[in-house]
Amino acid sequence: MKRIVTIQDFSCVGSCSLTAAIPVLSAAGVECCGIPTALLSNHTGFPTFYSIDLTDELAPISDQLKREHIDFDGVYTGYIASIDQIEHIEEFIRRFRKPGDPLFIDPVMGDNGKAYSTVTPAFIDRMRQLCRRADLILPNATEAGLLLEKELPAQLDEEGARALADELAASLTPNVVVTGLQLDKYIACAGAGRDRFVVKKLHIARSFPGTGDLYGAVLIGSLIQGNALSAAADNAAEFVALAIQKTPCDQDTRFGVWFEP
Ligand code: PXL
Repeated sequence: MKRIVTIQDFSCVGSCSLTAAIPVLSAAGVECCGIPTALLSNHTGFPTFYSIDLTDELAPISDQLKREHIDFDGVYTGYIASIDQIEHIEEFIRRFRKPGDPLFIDPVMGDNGKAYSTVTPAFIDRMRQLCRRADLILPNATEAGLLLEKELPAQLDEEGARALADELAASLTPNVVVTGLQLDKYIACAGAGRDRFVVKKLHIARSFPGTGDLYGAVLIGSLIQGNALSAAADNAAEFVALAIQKTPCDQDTRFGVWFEP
């Protein structure tokens, strides 16, 4: 069985980051180790939250894993709270990534056209550098705009979606899947790199935190199972669409989608 390490926060409530990645990758037949960058009572989409920063724990955890000769077949990063954490994560990658091991980066920085409050221009710049080391990045439309320093139109057509993914691939990394693109009555993801494609699903007008994290985990699980990037992107889009459909309309959206069924 492949053993992946994912580095992102642990939010006790709200089905995102580690609590989305670990169960999904486990169900995909991948051993998923989680290194938390922060412990939050709940994700930041709630009006308030309590957070313990674990940046200073990353080096001792990494030292200890080395002492036990533990290794991984790939690294997957999600939400990162600060530039300092990016530095630590890069050091972890230097120590643990063997030649040929994939590095998946979800450059979590914003959604719905807005950057998260912790995201500064310096952070975006540092995230861009991290993305350059990746085999695959998974920005949503907002993050694609931040990485390219440009305003995206509210609506794209298929050619525009492909061109956006191509531009990210040309400037950052060999493989890209951009998610959450509005294409008429569809929501689309566009891939560039060894597989160039657009995957479209009927747009469901409901928005939940954590769906990007679920998308990333399904896509990575599906890739590790040996699927092509386009098939993995399609599986992930289908999974998220089904999870939204399983979530009752009167459910408090801040708890995320019901992906468990
Ligand atoms: O799902 C993205 C995410 C992950 N982790 C934390 C968040 C968010 C989005 O708001 O707040 C802590």
